Amino acid sequence: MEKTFLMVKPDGVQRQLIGAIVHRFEEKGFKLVGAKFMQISRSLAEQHYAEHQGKPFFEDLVQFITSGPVFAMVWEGRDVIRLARKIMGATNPLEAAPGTIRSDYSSFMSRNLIHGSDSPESAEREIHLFFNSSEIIEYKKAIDQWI
Ligand code: RTP
Ligand code: MG
Repeated sequence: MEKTFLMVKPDGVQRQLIGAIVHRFEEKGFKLVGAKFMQISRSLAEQHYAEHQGKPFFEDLVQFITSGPVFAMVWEGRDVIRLARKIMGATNPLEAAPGTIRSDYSSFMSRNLIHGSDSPESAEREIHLFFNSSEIIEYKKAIDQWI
């Protein structure tokens, strides 16, 4: 089974959308295996968004992601990396399909509510950046066989 790293960004926390966002992944049938309500340090933000260092929006992105608490999560499931990105919708809410989180709840690319790993390599890297192995909980759910 695949794992991915998802995070409700500071705007999602402030707008009281943690529950609504978590619900989308629960109802899809994915399994929550790690979660943490936390404040991201500047150093962690720079590592997390290392691929964007040097781009014009990098400083604003780091400022924003450290501007308040976030809800960091690890989810498990079949093809969860790609499917979670579909549930999130495109980076720019103007391009996100209706029914996606970013289309339904956001209207501005810099306040797009949720982060999700974009590849197996990113997922592996980001999970280990935010979670110790003891914070990832492996467990069985009776409905797993039906999903
Ligand atoms: P994320 O990493 O946050 O899940 O978003 P993403 O994969 O959909 O988009 P990515 O390209 O990784 O960009 C990271 C975040 O930077 C902001 N951004 N601004 N041209 C711009 O002004 C611009 N491009 C990206 C967005 O907030 C995006 O979520
Ligand atoms: Mg990204």
